[in-house]
Parts: sequence; C-alpha cells; structure tokens
Amino acid sequence: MPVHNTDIAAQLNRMADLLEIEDANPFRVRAYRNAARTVKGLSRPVPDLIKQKEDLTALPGIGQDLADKITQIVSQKTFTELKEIQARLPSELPRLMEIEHLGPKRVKQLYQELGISTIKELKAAARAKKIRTIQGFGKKLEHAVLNGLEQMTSESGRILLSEAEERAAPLLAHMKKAQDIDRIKLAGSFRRRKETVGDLDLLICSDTPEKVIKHFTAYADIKKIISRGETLCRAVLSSGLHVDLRVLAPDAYAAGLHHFTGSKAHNIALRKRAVKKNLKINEYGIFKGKKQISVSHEKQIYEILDLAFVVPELREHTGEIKAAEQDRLPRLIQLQDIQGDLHVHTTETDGLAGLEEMVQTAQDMGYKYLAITDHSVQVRIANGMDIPRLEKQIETIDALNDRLENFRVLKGVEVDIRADGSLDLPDDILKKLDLRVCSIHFSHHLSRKKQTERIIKAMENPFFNILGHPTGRLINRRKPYAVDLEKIMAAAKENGCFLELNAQPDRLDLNDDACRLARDMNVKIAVSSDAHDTGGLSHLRRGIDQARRGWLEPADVINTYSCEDLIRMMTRR
Ligand code: DGT
Ligand code: CA
Ligand code: CA
Ligand code: ZN
Repeated sequence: MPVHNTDIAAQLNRMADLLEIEDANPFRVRAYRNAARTVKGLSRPVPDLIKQKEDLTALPGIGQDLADKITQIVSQKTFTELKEIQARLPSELPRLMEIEHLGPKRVKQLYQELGISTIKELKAAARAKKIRTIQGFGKKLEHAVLNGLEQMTSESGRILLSEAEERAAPLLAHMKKAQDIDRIKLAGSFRRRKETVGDLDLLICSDTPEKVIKHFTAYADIKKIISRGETLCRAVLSSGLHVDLRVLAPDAYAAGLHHFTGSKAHNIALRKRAVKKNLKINEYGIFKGKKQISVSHEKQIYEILDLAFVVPELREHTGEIKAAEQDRLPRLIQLQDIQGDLHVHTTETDGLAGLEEMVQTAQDMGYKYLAITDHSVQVRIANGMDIPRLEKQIETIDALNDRLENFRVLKGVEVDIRADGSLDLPDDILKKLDLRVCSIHFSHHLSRKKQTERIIKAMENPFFNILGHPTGRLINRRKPYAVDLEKIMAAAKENGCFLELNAQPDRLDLNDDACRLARDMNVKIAVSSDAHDTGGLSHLRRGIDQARRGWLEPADVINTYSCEDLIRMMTRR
C-alpha cells in the first residue's frame, strides 16, 4: 500500500507536536517540523526516491537520523520513536492542538491541570466554564476555544485538491496497468480544479468493464468496497477518500466525461438549453428524438448547442454559458504566462533553502525574475528580519544581480501589517526595496470594520504594493478573517495596490469568487507561491488553477508582465 508524502509529513508533525507536549528540546521539535515541510514540498513521492536509491540526506533539513525514520515510515507507516511517545500520551491530544488558539503548551496545561485529553472532554469543560480557571486562559480564550471547536466540527469532509492529487496518482498508475483500457480520466470537482474535493470520479473507457472493475478492486489502498455493479464501483481508500469508478463504452465516452465533470448546475443549464433546441443530453449521449448524435469530443457538445467551448474550471453556472453564447469567454491565464514569483522565503527567516538556491530553481523553471520576501521583525516565530539584516540581504541581492544575466532578483520583504494599520518596518528601509508584500499575521480577530480599516490604512502607505494572503484563511482549519473585500479592492484600486493569490495548497487565498470580484473591479492580482523551499516554488501552478476558476486572464495577473513593467507597477510615487 503506497505511503504518500502527506502521510509522512503528518507523522513527522505529529512527533513534533507530542515532543512539544513533553517539553522536549526545541531544536528536536524544529528538526521534525522542518523535515515535514521538506517532504510536503517535494514534487516526487518519497517511496520513489527510496526505490531509486536516492540519498534522502541531500534534502534540506534531513540528516541521517531523519532519513532513517522516513524510510521506516515508508515501509511500516510509522516509526519506533513515534510509537513510543504515542504509547506514553493519550491518543487525541494531537487533535486538540489543531483547534485554533490551542498549541502544545496550552494542550499540555489542559491535560495536566484538568485531565482533558479528548475533544469531547474539552467541549464539556469549556461549556462548564472550567477552562477559564486555568492560569493564563481566562474567559475570552474559553469563548475562542468553543468557537474553534465549532469550526472544527463543521469541517466539511472535503480534502485539499493537492492531497486528492497525491492520493490519485498511485491509483491512476495502478489502473493504467489494467488490460483493454482506452482512456482514463478523473472528472468531477477534481477536473474542475476546485480547491477541495469531495470524492474522486474516475472514468475509464473500455469495452470490458468487468475486467476493469476487477482490476480496480485489487488496488491495495482500498479499505472498503461500498458497491459493485457492472459498470460502476464505489470504494473507500485507506485515507477515507471515496472513489466512484465508472466504466464508459467508447461511443459514450465524450458524453460521460462531460456529464461526470459537472458541475451539476452547469449540466442542468445545458440540458435546458438542449431541450429548447429539441435535443436531449444525458450521461450516455446527445439525442434527437430516439436518434443518437455521435460525439467523440466534449467540444462537439458545445458546438451542437451553439456555444463556445467552456473549459472545466469555468463550468460552475456562474455566467459561463451566457459568455459562451456571446463568445465572450475569458482567455484564461496559463502557467506558461508566468514570468516570475513574487513571494518566497529563504533561510534568512523561516525558509529551508538559501537565497541562491531559490534563485537557481526559479531560473531552472524558466522565470525571468524572483522576489525575495522574507518576514519582518514582528513575526518572531518566523525569525523576522530587523533593519540591519534586511540591509545586508539587499547588498547580497545587489551583488548577485551583478553576476546574473537575463534574470533579476527583486529585493522584497513580507512586511507585517500591525494591528493599527502601520507597517512593521520604517519607510527609509522599505524604499530601498523593489517591492513589498504586506500581510497580516497577528490580530486576526478584529471586527469586520476594524480589520477593513486596518488594511485600508496600510494601503495608504506609499510603499504598500501587494496584500499577502488577503483573508488569512487556512482551508479546513481557519476561517477567513472578517473583512470587507470589496472595500479593500476599491482602496487597492485607488492607491495602486495589488492583491495576492497565495498558491499554498491550504491557503489558495484569494478564492475563486474573490478573484473574479477583483477582475470585475479592475484590481490586478499577484499569483505567488509563498515558497519556503525550492520544491515549494512549484505550488504556483495551484494558484493558476484557482486564478482560472476566477476567470483571470494574463493581463489581470501582474507576474505575467515583464520585469520592467512590474517594477513600474511597484512604484507608486
Ligand atoms: P465533489 O465530489 O463534492 O467535490 O463535487 P463533484 O462536482 O465532483 O460532484 P459529484 O462527485 O457528486 O458528481 C460528479 C459529477 O456528476 C457532478 O459534477 C455532475 C454529475 N452529477 C452528479 N449528480 C448529478 C445530478 O443529479 N444531475 C446532473 N445533471 N449531474 C449530476
Ligand atoms: Ca466528485
Ligand atoms: Ca462522485
Ligand atoms: Zn505570510
């Protein structure tokens, strides 16, 4: 059964969590966290690396000891030290740490002082107003914990697209080994590139469905078969992810692919349109009376309905059909339109790769520029830079640029927006930079009005360029902070600022609707990876998926522009 990178990272993070509860040496804790992040950022599955005898210790933050543990996870799903520490501590403690406001330190207090080790016990204690009695907790935190518990229990059961991709890859590889398979495709929300996925809809084109289904049920990662028919099989993978496998006959493939790509709302709207033309569409094909009109490609379905082809990302019934009718669909941005990345971290703050390494990778990716944007002072958890350190980085970048040809390293910073709307570094130093990403990392819980005012005030600073991760959400873990995006976009427009679409798989912040709002309001977007290591740079493609769902064209995205144009856009005065 394949062990995925996500699983390996989760095991390493769990170890770090439990060590923190046990008050272990912080360096040990950090070593596990760094290793987890490295594994998460890898573009290739770790089991493949091991199979090909590649040296894991060559990866950032991974020494021999961690390499051994990772190898053990791949072969045994866990490792000895983790088993030992788990045996010592109650099993639900790590889940408690996922609740907002609860870190290892507070979970330890809850455990030691009130004997709380499960979500249920925590909820009961919070409701009984016991939590406020713990030293350093208080009434406000008790309310916040209850609130956090609610967010947790309202969890959707949907998984990140990135995780779905990771779980799907070995399944696809397995299915490709089946005989008599013509085509194979993941449809549904996965194909529409939605930020989260409810289940996988796997379509396979074959004349021998029984063989295909038999092969599917032999996939080692299946935990349970829910139902098994002649052309449909539903199963649950070990991770809990559901898979609907459908085998389609070759002459029904295009119609089936279209149907199961959805969305449901898009399908229904198309069906209505078909009815007006005396046609009928269903998952088996397009029909005129009893006669089937043969279609071998999805495009023909749209042609028959007098529509321009609508790509899967736009099939949400949010105006795409009308636009297709009038041939006004956007020419969506593609990864190859991107000229550079505008938000990355290095070992100077909380990154795992050095500046030159990041630059080298960006060059290898074919970029023309890369902005280095390490954290500012106030972000102490990320080892934020003060003025002298930033000045030194500026010198390093100047020297590097002297040596580089056809590539420019942009001097940047991710400067914190303080609670009062001021920026965390003075203008004197900000003005020495090419661009500044300005982000909120603290005081997420201001009122909607105050939060909006805070950001707008920050935008009035002439050195404000890009609002980083604009809503602060972490998908499935933290809701966006209360903020009036429309007002913020209006202020961005007025002040010549831009909004980020942060492409980290669990951020994807802005979301698709907000991207579309920005486009409608004529505010341009920076699609940035927020990479913390070289592998992280490739997350940018996830931002492109989201940008496409938000109807963005290349001209709407500032890092499709040349370096000169970009620098001009970063100069407000
Ligand atoms: P998910 O799985 O919740 O992330 O979202 P989808 O869009 O993948 O939804 P799913 O897996 O329930 O169904 C896959 C596709 O099948 C869906 O996008 C459209 C099509 N479909 C499902 N149920 C219906 C239906 O009742 N009517 C129509 N017209 N299409 C449907
Ligand atoms: Ca689905
Ligand atoms: Ca489904
Ligand atoms: Zn940030």
